[in-house]
Amino acid sequence: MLSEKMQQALNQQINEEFCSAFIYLGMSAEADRIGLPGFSNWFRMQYQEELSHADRFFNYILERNGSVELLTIGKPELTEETPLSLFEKSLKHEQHITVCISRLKDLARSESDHATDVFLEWFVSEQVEEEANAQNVIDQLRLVGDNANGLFLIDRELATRTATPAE
Ligand code: OFO
Repeated sequence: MLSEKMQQALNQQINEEFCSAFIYLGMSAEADRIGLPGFSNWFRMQYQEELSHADRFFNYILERNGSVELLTIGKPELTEETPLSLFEKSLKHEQHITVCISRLKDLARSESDHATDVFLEWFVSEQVEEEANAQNVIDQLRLVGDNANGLFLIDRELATRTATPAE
């Protein structure tokens, strides 16, 4: 059985994941506005992955016979973004989520909640990948600078991304 504190923290994480999804959906719209369909696709796929992260926490709470509480999702702060600023925001956001997951893990350990500790392992690895994905695109964007051909090539590459939802 989940402790009250653990349950509350996991519910908070469901909210974080939905907020992530909402941010990426906003980024997808913003990229489309700029005229970069590949970037827009990449963020849209990320949106779907975030929904699957929320699902994973949701299912876990129910599996442990806990109570799910759905919290308010705020408006994403996105205005006049550039391809680089979008990915910089993405990286910053993922670093925030990494801290959230680490705090959850610390809590599970302090409560000797081994099941939750193991459950969170997947997210620890996922965060390494998510931060690396954003950093890779930032590196490419910095490399091409103002070169339109370079941006076009990155956009073509990002157009090929498909979603790999968490199981
Ligand atoms: Fe972006 O990994 Fe979930 O939030």
